[in-house]
Amino acid sequence: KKYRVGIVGATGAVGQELLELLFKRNFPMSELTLLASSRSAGKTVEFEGNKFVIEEAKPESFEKLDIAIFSAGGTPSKLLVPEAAKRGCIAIDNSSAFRMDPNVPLVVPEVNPEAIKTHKNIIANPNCTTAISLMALCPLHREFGLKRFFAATYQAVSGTGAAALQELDNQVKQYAKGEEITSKVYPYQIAFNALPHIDVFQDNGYTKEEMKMLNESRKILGLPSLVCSTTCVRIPVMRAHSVAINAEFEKPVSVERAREVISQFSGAELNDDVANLKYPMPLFYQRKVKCGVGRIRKDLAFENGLSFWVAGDQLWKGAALNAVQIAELL
Ligand code: 2RA
Repeated sequence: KKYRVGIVGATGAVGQELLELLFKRNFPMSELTLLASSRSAGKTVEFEGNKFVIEEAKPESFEKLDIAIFSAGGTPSKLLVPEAAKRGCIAIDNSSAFRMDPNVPLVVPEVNPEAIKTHKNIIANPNCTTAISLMALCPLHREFGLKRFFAATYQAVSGTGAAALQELDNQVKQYAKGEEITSKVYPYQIAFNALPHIDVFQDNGYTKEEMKMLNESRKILGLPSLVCSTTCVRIPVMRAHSVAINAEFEKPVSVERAREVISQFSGAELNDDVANLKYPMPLFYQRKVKCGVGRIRKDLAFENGLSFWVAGDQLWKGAALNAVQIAELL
């Protein structure tokens, strides 16, 4: 069977990766429609000899689609995802609009594939930091029983979108030429800096990005009592996120066993041999399907604790790849 597929937000950083991955992974498509805002309608996109004319995303756009993957931001998703669903088109939504909706499964195929069965034509894709962190947290949870964790994220600018990728590039060039460095996308210069501020601040002092790690991990792992405390930081890296995690488990842990279960987990690549300087780095996890896990060690602050480091492509496992894997699971 072949499917009529749509990409909503086709001109965005994630949209372009969706286009590439659907072809790269030979998704069974009878046709592919690229949808975006009226601003982009009419533009043409070439890909592997295929020429696409971008259409404006409207409710009626979904009448002739079987699956639509959305990555156009929260507002277009809130408006158009229900329109797609009620026309019988299955919407895979990368925005946070429906992630916590009890009627919408939030799916990471390697972690909770069974959740997809409950969908009512809307399936939510998790936040990038959550999906990447779960590539280490999930196998360790299954083995040792996850109780709580602390996380510090080192997030690539690609998470903010295409304009942020351009901003980092511009700032490095301005620096090289000794020109004044200009910031438009971020409140402060990102080149050679670190911004402890991603998304909006909540009353409890955490940002929405930091609360996503807690709320989404609970839903995906099915652990309503899981607790975590996260600090999300933007760093001048192009497109792969890294996360430093300290986790406490129910059962006694061992580094050897931890390495085994991670290397056996389909979404992870064990990259942990510090004697030979082997550990995951974002520069080398761009466009990689698996997330790298390393620096695994017994945590010095917890009884049954493990510390470790994960790196993964924010545009792939963090967004477009996970969405395409959900479509494959369908
Ligand atoms: C970010 N996780 O990195 C958010 C959205 N992709 O900005």
